[in-house]
Order: sequence, then C-alpha cells, then structure tokens
Amino acid sequence: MFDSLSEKLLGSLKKLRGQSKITEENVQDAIREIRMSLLEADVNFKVVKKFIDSVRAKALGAEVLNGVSPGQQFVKIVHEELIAVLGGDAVELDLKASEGRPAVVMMVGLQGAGKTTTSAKLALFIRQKYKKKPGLIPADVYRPAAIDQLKTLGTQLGIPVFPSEINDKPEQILEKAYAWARENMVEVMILDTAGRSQIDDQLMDELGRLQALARKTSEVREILLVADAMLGQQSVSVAEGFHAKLGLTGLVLTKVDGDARGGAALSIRESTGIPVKFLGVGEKTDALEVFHPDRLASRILDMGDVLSLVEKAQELVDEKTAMASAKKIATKQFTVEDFLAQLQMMKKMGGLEGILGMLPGMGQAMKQLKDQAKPDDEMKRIEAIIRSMTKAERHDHRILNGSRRARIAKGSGTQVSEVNKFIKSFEQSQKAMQQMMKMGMGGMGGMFGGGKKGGPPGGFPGGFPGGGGAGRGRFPF
Ligand SMILES: Nc1nc2c(ncn2[C@@H]2O[C@H](COP(=O)(O)OP(=O)(O)O)[C@@H](O)[C@H]2O)c(=O)[nH]1
Ligand SMILES: [Mg+2]
Repeated sequence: MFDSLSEKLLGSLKKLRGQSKITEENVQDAIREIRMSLLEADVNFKVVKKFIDSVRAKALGAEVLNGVSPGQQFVKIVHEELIAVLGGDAVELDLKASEGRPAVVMMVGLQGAGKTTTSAKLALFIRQKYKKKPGLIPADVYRPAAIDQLKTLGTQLGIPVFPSEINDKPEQILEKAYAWARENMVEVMILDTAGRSQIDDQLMDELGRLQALARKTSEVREILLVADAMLGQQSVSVAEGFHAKLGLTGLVLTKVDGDARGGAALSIRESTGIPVKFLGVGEKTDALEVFHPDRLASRILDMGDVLSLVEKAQELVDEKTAMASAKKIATKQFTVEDFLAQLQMMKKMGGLEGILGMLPGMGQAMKQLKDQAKPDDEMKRIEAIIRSMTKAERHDHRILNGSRRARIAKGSGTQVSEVNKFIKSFEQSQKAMQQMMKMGMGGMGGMFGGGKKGGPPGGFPGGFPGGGGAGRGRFPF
C-alpha cells in the first residue's frame, strides 16, 4: 500500500537529508518532487496544493533545532503535514446505546465497494474490541445473493444474522429487526444496505427513509461510507454525494491492499472533512485495520530514525522549560530540583547512550563512554539521591549538613561519600552552566561540548539543556 508514493517521497527527501546545508534551490527541488509524487499517487490537486503550501510555510518559519540537520527537520515537517492531511488523530466508533435501544451502524456505498464484506469484518471487530454483541441485518433485498452472502459470513463468525426475506421492503426489515435484536440481546445492529453502480436519487431516497426510520427506534450512531480505494480521488465526489444526503460519520476505505497509490486516503479527509475510520486490507474477515493517521504517515515516510531524533530535540528545547532554567541560571537560582528535571528529560531521551546512539557517527564516542563508567547507572544513582532529599534541601543544597547527608545516603541506598560527590558535581555543574550562559552556548551544544572541561566528574554530563536561544538558525529559504 502506498508503495510508489512512499518510494518517491523517500527518494526526494533522502537527497535533502544527506545535505548538511540546505539551499533554497534544493528545497525547491524537493518540494517539486513531492508535488509530483502526490499527483502521481492520484491525490486531489487541491489537496496537493494545500499540502505543499503548508509544508513550504512551515519550513520557512521553522527554527532549526540544535542537534539535527535542516534536512532532517524538513523530513519531520513533511511527516507532520502528512498526518494532518490524513486526519490527525484516529477516530473511534461511537456505539453508545441508550436503554433498550440498540446502536445502529449503517453501511452505505456503491455496489461492489465492499459493504457486505466490511459489515462482517466490523461485526467481528466490535465483538473483539468493544466487547459488544453485534447483529447483522441484510437490507440489500434486490439481490438474493447479497442476503446469503451475509448469512454465510455471519455463520462463519458465529454472529447472528437477521433472517431478512427477499420480498420484504428494507423498512419492514428494519422494524422486524428491532424485535429480533432485543430478543437476541444484540447491542449493535449493523445494517448492510443496497448499492448502485453510481449515486442515484432512488437509492439515496431509500437510504434516507431507512435512516429516518432507524432514528425513530434506535440510536443511529454511525453512517459509514464504504469506498473502494482503487477509485483514487474519484472517491471524493462519491463521498460528497452520500454525505450531502445522509450526513456520514466516517469512511471505510476498502481494497487498500490492491491500491499502491493511496490517492483516496490522502484526498478524502482533507476534501470532505469526513474521517477515515477503517481500512479494508484483504478479503478475509479479519482484514480490517483501524485507521491511524500517524502510523500511516510513518509507514509512507519510512524514516523512523530521523523522526524520533527530531522529536526528541524538540522536546528538549521546549521553550518554556528552556526559558525558565535560563532565567534561573542567570540569577544563580539553579537548584537541585531543576537538576532533577533535566535528569528526567535526559531519561526520556533514552539516557546518554540512547541520545548518542541516535546520532550518526557517534559509535566511537559510545565505545569510549562504555570503557569509562556506565553513565546511565550513574544517572540512576543520582536520581535516587535527589529523591531522598527534602523540598527545602532541593531548593537550597547549602543547608546539607553532615546529618542530612547521612540521612540521604541511607534513604537512597548510597554511601555518604557518594552524596558528597554528587553535591560537589552539582555545584560544578551549576558553575559550568552559568559559564555557558555567559558564553552564549545552550541546548545540545552544552551537552556535548560543555562536559569536557566544565562538567562534573563521574562521566555525568553537566550542562545539560541550558537556555535555548543561541545556536539556532532558520531555514535559508
Ligand atoms: N482485496 C480486497 N477485496 C475486498 C476488500 N473488501 C471487499 N473485497 C472484495 O470486493 C468484492 C465486493 O465486496 P462486497 O462486500 O460484496 O461489496 P458490496 O457490493 O459493497 O456489498 C468481494 O469480492 C470482496 O471479497 C478488501 O479490503 N480487499
Ligand atoms: Mg453487498
């Protein structure tokens, strides 16, 4: 799925990624290639335009983070925009039912889109994930085979299927199905409706009547359009047609397994505002996936290493934290408490080894570190010491007299000598940070460079996050 798009996007981004410097020219090239890839993937041209415009605007406005190359950051921007186009967060099904009224999920769509198959898949999913009892209601009475098809699937899965009869009107079926649902303690009724080869008034009227009727007696929670992904951006007009008449709550894109382009998935949400909720990825009844925009974007842009590196760098220079600690350092108020906060941040990044491991060419430094002490063990010990300190002690370490130090050592399972060592380290690191602030070094630069002379002994990197201001540039375009 999305194979060709993925390949092309990666191709254009990889060229950029290798560059240590980004020029206006090579970004223009990359943007042009991204536009081409999207159009070739059959993404709606309006969506492509919007996508490109916001990638460009974001790249222009972005400040380059320390520790990542502008190329890497550009990849991240494209990734974020992909998630936005795909709809942001995954959207859950709404299956709430009020007393005695089952929830109804109505499946609509063109003929052959996969309504019947998806009805069965969804019933299985609802039983497994929501622990609710589903019931299948065949309402496609024009084709006898359609009723049998659903019955067969239901029997296979052990899911009750309402015994619709061919001569019944859909409305009659619905009425009888209620009584049946209550008798059988069905909590979610999945209504498999008829389709046509294209949108026509007669079908829309029938679906509209069905919807109105269903509303009278039960909770019509979801009206899902089942659309064939192979339609590409054509699915946009189909979705608009159904949405205008019925008010869709979501979409299921089927046959995604056979669609290498991905145009529908990328066009529909942005064009219609209707969330894609599921992907059909095969003919079998378990071939249904919840649609996760972020996961899909990562699948399309297979650059997990770059993305997590940029994310972590972003976390680090969280503006507020940076500003607050910069201010504190400047006024000599940097406390043990702040130190602990920085330790936490570092832990989030996977410890020192984790951080180094993510940077290209740091293998040598890692080896050296390992030969010395185990920095992450040291971090754990320091954390234990700080956690055994009282609030007052963390606020002003100068009150730590002999008996306090002994108590802390006991509480943290360390020796008094280790507590002493930490306090000394802390004082040194406090000084180092102040120096760095004066010199205008901050962020990651401080972490890697500052440790050498100003950092405390024991391999613990002293001037960790520091202030954010210095060393940041802009994309040069
Ligand atoms: N490969 C693949 N085939 C699917 C998928 N969903 C449905 N189909 C097939 O598409 C055809 C039409 O499906 P059906 O459920 O009868 O469509 P309906 O007319 O909308 O009810 C059947 O052969 C299904 O097996 C899917 O996600 N992937
Ligand atoms: Mg069908």
